[in-house]
Amino acid sequence: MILHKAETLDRETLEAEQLQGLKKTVSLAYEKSPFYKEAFQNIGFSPDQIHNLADIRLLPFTEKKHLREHYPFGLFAAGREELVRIHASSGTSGKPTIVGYTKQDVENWAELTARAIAIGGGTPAGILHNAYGYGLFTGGLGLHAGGERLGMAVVPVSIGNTDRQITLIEDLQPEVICCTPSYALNIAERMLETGKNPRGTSLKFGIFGAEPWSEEMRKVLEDRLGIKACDIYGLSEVMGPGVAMECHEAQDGLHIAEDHFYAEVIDPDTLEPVPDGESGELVFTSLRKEAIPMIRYRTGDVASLTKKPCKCGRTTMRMSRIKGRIDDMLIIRGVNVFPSEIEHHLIAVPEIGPHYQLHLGRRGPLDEVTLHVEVSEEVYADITMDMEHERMIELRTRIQHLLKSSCLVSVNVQVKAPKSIPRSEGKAVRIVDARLKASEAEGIS
Ligand code: DLL
Repeated sequence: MILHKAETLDRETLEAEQLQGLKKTVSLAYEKSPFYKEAFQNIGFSPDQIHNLADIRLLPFTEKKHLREHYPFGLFAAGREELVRIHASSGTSGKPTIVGYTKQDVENWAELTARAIAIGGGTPAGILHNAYGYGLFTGGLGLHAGGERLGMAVVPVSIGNTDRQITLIEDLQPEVICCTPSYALNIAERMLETGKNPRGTSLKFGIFGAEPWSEEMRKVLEDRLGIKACDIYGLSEVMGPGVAMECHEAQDGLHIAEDHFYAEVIDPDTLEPVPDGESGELVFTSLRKEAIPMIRYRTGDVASLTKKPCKCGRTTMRMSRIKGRIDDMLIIRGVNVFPSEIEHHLIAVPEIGPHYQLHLGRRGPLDEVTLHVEVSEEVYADITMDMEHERMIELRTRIQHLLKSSCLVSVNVQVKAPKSIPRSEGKAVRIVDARLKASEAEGIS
């Protein structure tokens, strides 16, 4: 096992380092970022007010809307001449969010993704099949640099052309694969479809992230691909992949790179911290970034934190798997539910596959949720393609009851033919929201 020294520091030493990083970051933001200077001045904050880590609560929050409003470079603390890389995240509306890196930022990021790959099972002697998208998305290039830094041979296959991916896996014999969990499932499905055995490849470890996935999906992926599947977390605004990584030894929460990021969990309504172990919105402050020092960034991601020791020996704080995004939380007739909770229960239904989509529509003034699932190939063959077959009707009713009793939500269920839900190569689309169009058509604003 490769343990980086920053992963096993005692808390006192770590917190002393974090405080130094926080002071430096706050001063840099104040002196070099016009956005932060104004934000600090607006609340009468000056950098010399930071005496200990708890003083972080004197600082204002940063949100995605600030990056949009100050597009493209408004938050930057580095001049163009100091930048060596730009990335962007697409988002659902308007302009992308632009982020930048200095030479040192890129170095640090490579160090963090190298650590993440090692935490997930990669070793210097191995080969890494990197099927995250290369380009503006941080997944491809972020993990590429980490793989090389660790000493692995990286196959920069990027997304798409699944048949070619399978050939490369068969021929080059990588031990580790990186991609979104939904794409890993597509690769396994395609292997089965073409008469190959997905459990029989050289792959031993999967480093899956960039989208929410459930514990049940982990079991499906581990079982179908014959690997250990671990969760990697990150976001462009804070750095990219490598902010936190689950260890393959315990597979019990993601180790946060605390020497680079200070993590908090807040109640999104009151903005107050929640106790360790309770879920809330994750907030990160960068401690070493130069191009964009990120102060108390509200990620919109819901998770909890724990400082309990992990059996792998690392002492860093762990975050739970992301439960969902605050803005993906569905409120169905007053009940809050995340798509990942629905996924968790669906995987237990043997007649359907793990792909699903939630379609949000509107009937009159009421929101309506329809869950699209796919029946498995075997059942589909049995019912001779009659989707109104009594078995289908029974299955629909059973899923409806299951979600009603386990998640307390009433949804319509559409059981569809295998492969009728669109497959993704990057992040899976779990929610299709047609409400906006419906309200425009009906003149409801
Ligand atoms: O998705 C960075 C990344 C690349 C992470 C490759 C992991 C692997 P963005 O495109 O900026 O960056 O999207 C960030 O994706 O706020 C979460 O909502 C979601 N996300 C990322 N990792 C996970 C994960 C990359 N492991 C947004 N589980 C974040 C759940 C995740 N959601």
